[in-house]
Amino acid sequence: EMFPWKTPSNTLLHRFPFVSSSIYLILDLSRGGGAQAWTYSYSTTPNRRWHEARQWCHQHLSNMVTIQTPEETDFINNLLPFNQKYYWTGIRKVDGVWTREGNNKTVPEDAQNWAPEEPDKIAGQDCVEIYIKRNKDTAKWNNEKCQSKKGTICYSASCTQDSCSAHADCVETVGNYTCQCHPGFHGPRCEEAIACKPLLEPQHGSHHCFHPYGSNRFNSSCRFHCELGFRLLGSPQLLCQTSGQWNNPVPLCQVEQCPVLNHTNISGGGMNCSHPIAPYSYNSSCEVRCDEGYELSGGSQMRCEHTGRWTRPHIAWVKKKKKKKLNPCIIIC
Ligand SMILES: [Ca+2]
Repeated sequence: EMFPWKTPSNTLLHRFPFVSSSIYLILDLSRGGGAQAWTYSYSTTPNRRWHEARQWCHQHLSNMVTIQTPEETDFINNLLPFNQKYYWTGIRKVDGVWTREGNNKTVPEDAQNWAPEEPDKIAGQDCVEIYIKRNKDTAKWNNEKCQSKKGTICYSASCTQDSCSAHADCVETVGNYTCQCHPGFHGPRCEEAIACKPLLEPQHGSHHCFHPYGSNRFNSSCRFHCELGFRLLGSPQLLCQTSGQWNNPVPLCQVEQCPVLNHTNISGGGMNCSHPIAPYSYNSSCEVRCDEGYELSGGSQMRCEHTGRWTRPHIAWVKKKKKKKLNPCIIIC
């Protein structure tokens, strides 16, 4: 025979079909209208050894209660009936440490709620009971031999597989649960990735992004490329961080620069240049011209290539017509 209670009532029989013929108690824990779903069951007929109590809870698809918060202590102390033998908790000593069943986590010292003089050091007192409705030290803990027989309290978690999205840890609270979001996610179920501002295309460049969790959201990464003849300044790859900020500023595409032409006009010539983008940079072109009475020897056209180098020639010559002597007109570094 057992006595469970939970809310809301409409799921009670689904979760606990075995209670349908027993007495049960339904409590409305909701405050402010929120749906609550914390389920406890208990049994004192018979009292059980600690391992039997654990097995009984497992048979009913639940776990021993592990006293997670002071609120939970108050809650079960108010609602459970007095039992001469008191009740087991799901806390016991494992490798010398007080440990919660289920998640196998150590009970922090400040969460331990021992009665005075407890826990005593008697060998074999490795399981923890709770003094429900005891006159003295009510709801405090005592370590006991695990072979002792006591009441059983089981607890069925509020968290289910569907409670939170995959980007959260479901955390039990009294009568409810909360979704604790992983970094980079928010929303009631932590289903939404944090957004970063959309990125602007750099001048003379472009970018391509990979969006694992939606457009410009956490973990989106964007790679930047510059047009031919432009050099990327800054980080080529940006990542949307948990803070909602990109990890780097958008890079710039800076035009490729050719060496400035050091043209020394010794005599007889000069150079005409056009700079469509910037002086002596990609796509700038220069042409050697000769003064009257001089003629050109060698190539006359130069262009700044996307690599940042000039096309030929490196030296242009002009010579006076009808003379053999050549004068260097333009020297290109
Ligand atoms: Ca004891």
